[in-house]
Amino acid sequence: MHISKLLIPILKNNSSEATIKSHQLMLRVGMIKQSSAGIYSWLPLGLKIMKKIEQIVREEQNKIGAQEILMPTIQPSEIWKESGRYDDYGQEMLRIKDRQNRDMLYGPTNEELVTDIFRSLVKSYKSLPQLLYHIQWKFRDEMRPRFGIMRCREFYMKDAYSFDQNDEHALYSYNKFFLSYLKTFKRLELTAIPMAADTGPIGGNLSHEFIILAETGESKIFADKRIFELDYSDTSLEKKSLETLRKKYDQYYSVTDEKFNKKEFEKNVSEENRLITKGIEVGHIFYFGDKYSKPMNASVDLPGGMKQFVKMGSYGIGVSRLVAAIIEAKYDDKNEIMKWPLSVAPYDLALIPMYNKNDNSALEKANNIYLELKKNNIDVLIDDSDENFSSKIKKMNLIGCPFQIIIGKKSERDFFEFREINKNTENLSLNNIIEIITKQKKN
Ligand code: P5A
Repeated sequence: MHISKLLIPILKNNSSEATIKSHQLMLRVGMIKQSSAGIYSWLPLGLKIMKKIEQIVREEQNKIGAQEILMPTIQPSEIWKESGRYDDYGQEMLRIKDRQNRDMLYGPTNEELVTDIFRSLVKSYKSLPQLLYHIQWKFRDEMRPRFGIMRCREFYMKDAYSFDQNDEHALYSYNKFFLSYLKTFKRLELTAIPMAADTGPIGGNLSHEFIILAETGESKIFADKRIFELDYSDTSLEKKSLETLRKKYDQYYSVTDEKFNKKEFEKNVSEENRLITKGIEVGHIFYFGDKYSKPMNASVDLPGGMKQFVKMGSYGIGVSRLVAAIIEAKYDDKNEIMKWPLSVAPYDLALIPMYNKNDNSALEKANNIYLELKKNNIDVLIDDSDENFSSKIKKMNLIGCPFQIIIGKKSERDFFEFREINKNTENLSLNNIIEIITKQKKN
C-alpha cells in the first residue's frame, strides 16, 4: 500500500480527549473515529489489525471443535422475558421498538438467543457436546464509556456457548475453552492470566477472567506471582490433561477484587510472592449449568427416555478491546514507538525512501523493492509522501510495522538498511530480508 492512497489521518500530537496510551495512539494514527459517545468507526489501519486478531481467535476456537455461526445483533425481547433477564439487565440494554410496536433489543450478549437456537434444533444427547460461537457486534449502554474502544458502548466480541448433558461433560467443555484462551492470547504475544472472578449478570458459580497486566487497567487483581511462570505446553485436549492444567492454575491464588479475601490471600501467598496490581480483562468464561436451559426449556432426550436440561457455559473474548490491550502492552509512549506482533501487524514492513523533489531515484528504487516484496507475500506500507526523513520515521514508528527498510544514500545496489523496529540497523540483501521476514511469519 502507498501511504498517499491510504486513509490514514495522522495527528501531530496526542488528542486531549485521550488519557491512556492505547486511546492516544489509536486516534494519533487514525485507527478509529468516534461517531458518538462510546461508538466508533474503524478506519483501514485499525480494521486491518482487528480482523487479524479476529482470525487468530477464530482459528483457536475451531481447534477445540467449536462451530462458527452468526447470530443477529437485534434480538426479540420474548426470549429475554423467558430467561428472566429482560428486567434484570437494566439500563445497559438498548431497547428498541419495531414498526409493529414490538419490543426488540440490540444484543449485549447471546445466551438467550443461542439457547433458543439449540432447543429448536437439538433433541438428543447423541448430538452433544455442541460448542457454538460467533463473532459479532454487541451493544451495552455503559454508564461511563471511556478509554476509547477499551470500554465503549458498541464493541466486537467473540462469544461461544457450550451445551452438555451433565456437569462432568460441561466442565470438560469449560476446560477446553480455558486452554484455548491461553493459546489465543499467547499467539497475540500477551500474557493473560486466568483469575477467579464474579459472574455478574451472566450468572453461575464458576468463572475466570483472563487479565493482562497494565497500570491503566480497570480490574484490580491479587495474585501469587508464581502463576505467571505456568504454561500449557504439556497440555492436550484430553480430559485428564485439561484437568491437570486447571489444577496447576488453581493452586495459585489469583482473583479480581470482587473475589478478594485479605485473610485468604495472606494465608496462601508468602509476602515475596504477593502481587497487587491492575489489569485489563480481555476474556471471561462462565459455567452456569441450567440457568438458561431450565426457564427456556432446552433439554435433550437421554438413553432411557428421560429428559435432561442441558448444562451450559459461555465464553467471551473482547476482540475490539484486544486491539487496545495489545497497544497498552507494546507501545513505548515515551519514545513514541509501537511494535505490533507480526501476527496482527497492519503491514509486515514499512518501506521508507529518502528523496526530494529534485531527485526521486530512491522512490523509484523503493517501488521496485515494493513489488518484489509483494511477490513474496510480504505486506508493505511504502511512504511515498514528500515529508522529510525524520517525520517519515516518526510516523512509521507510530504505525508500528515490525520491520523497516530505509532507502537512501547508503543503500548501495542490492543492499538495504533493514531493521526490526527498535533494534539495530543492518545492511542486508533483499533476498536475505525476505528470508528473515518469511521465517518469522511462519513461527
Ligand atoms: C461470555 C460470552 C459475556 O458477555 N456472554 C457471552 C459472556 N462476558 S463479558 O465478560 O461480559 O464480556 C466478554 C468480554 O467482552 C469484552 N467487553 C468489552 N469490550 C469493550 N467495551 C465494553 N464495554 C466491553 N464489555 C465487555 C471484555 O473483554 C470481556 O471480557
